[in-house]
Amino acid sequence: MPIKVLKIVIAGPYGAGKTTLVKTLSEVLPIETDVPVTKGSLDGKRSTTVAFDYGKMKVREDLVVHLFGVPGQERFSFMWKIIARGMHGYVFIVDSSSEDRVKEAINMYSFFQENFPNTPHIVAANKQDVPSAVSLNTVRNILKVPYTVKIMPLIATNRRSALLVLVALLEEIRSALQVMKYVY
Ligand SMILES: Nc1nc2c(ncn2[C@@H]2O[C@H](COP(=O)(O)OP(=O)(O)OP(=O)(O)O)[C@@H](O)[C@H]2O)c(=O)[nH]1
Ligand SMILES: [Mg+2]
Repeated sequence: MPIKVLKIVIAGPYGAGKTTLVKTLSEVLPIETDVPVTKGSLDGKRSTTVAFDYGKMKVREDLVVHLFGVPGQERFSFMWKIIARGMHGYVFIVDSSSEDRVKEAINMYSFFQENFPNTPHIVAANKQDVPSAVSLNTVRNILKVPYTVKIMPLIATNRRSALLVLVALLEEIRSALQVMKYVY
């Protein structure tokens, strides 16, 4: 039985929850490149990714997913294309605990849409456990997410919630591959 291998990227701005999601999903000890946050901290955030996160998951006997989390800070934006190269799809995570946090994702979301216009993706509204969390519709309006792109609620610390997001992306990738098979 041939094993399919997919490269999935976890994108999103500083503090959105990318490292947390990779950790929650990975079945192997994840590789992290976090260093302590020196100046100020965001909601008690103590570290930030400076290269990438890596994790791996066997979704089915014949399907292995490699997960790559990008560094969120703008100063590492040169890494985004390097890490995203050859990906089959990406989850774009935003911190949806307030409108202001969602707004922090606008530039990076544009970057991914412009550079990878034909790559399947979904948007994950993370930190939905926070009482002030905004609705999925608010996230859609602020980021101008096209109506064809799915937005999922997420609590990245919760494995069930994380799996639902991953499965939704895998479904997008599957239908995109089917369309390609039909066209070519
Ligand atoms: N309440 C809540 N906090 C979360 C959730 N997911 C992540 N966090 C917290 O949010 C902070 C940032 O999470 P990270 O996973 O480090 O974020 P990141 O996107 O990797 O950040 P950078 O690598 O710096 O870009 C941490 O303090 C996490 O514990 C969630 O679902 N709910
Ligand atoms: Mg990180």
